[in-house]
Amino acid sequence: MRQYLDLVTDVLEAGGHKPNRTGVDTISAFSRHYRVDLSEGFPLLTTKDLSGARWNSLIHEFVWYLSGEEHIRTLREETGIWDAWADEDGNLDTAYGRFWRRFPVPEEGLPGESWPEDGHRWMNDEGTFDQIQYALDMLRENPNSRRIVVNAWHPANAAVSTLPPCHYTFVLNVQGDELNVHLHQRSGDVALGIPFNIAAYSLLATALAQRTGFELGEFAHSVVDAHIYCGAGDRGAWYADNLGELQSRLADVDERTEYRDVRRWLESTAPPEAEGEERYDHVPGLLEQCAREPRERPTIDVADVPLDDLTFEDVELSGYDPAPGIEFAVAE
Ligand code: UFP
Repeated sequence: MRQYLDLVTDVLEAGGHKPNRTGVDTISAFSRHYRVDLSEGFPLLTTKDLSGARWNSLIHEFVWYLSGEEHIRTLREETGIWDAWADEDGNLDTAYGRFWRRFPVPEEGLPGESWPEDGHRWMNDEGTFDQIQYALDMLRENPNSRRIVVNAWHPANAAVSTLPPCHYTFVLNVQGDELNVHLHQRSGDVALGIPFNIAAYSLLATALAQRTGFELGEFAHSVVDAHIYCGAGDRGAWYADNLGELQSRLADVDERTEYRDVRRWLESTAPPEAEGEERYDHVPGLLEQCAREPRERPTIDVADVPLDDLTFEDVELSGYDPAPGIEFAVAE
């Protein structure tokens, strides 16, 4: 997918050096946006291999979002991606699904609120609001609405959470017979997080379009802090002084394969990553990825079952022929 590679080169070429809470520095750029036409195939990256365990954890996480669970007791049997953020009992203070399916509302409602007769169909018995059911109903009953917003951001929770939502809000928007999804992300790890975020929301768009009779339109993505981790210690600090040189070399690239020359220059110039801190610098791996030509997109098939009953086995990927995998370490 060309848009992703353009995001990578844009952040590398225009970003600045930015330390952050993880201790692994970043090259960071403000407010990036791109759109992907989902009718051209499923946008799982083909410039690196995301199949196998990576794909499986994506689908398990997606099914978990829809479950509305605020713990990872079932999820952690399938994937460890959320383990670092949950307590020993598996409770997670910020779980997307909890806000998607069970957004807390005050019992007495908010001042000035007046509910239609049938409005309470979106309320769960415990007095929480099911945003996904609301979105499905609006797409069916009032598709021209410009208010079909699903919000995972709860300010009071976010203020104290170990990891407040990164992809915190999405808007569903119908144009003609097509359903579009616009995702807002406050913070995006370009190498590791964003490829999964693109795939998860494209899968969500597919599942929602299928259930409401729309064709697939576009996935649009706005990322406020779009960053590429560039290493800890001396390696990360090296970029503070040498980013300008890297950026002028990138600006001179004419052919994709020349990104490999920039990588070779980087590896021979920057201090090596310390033992135990290997691959926190995502720049070399991303330069290799940029040197690769994107291949044809795969397709995805979601079984025609109610969204609430969707399981891991109901999602099938086919025609996926990626380039070899690239290892990146997660900055936590
Ligand atoms: N991150 C993503 N996508 C996700 C997710 C996390 O890119 O879906 F859950 C990354 C962004 C950032 C880090 O690098 O995780 C979260 O750190 P912070 O809360 O400091 O922004």
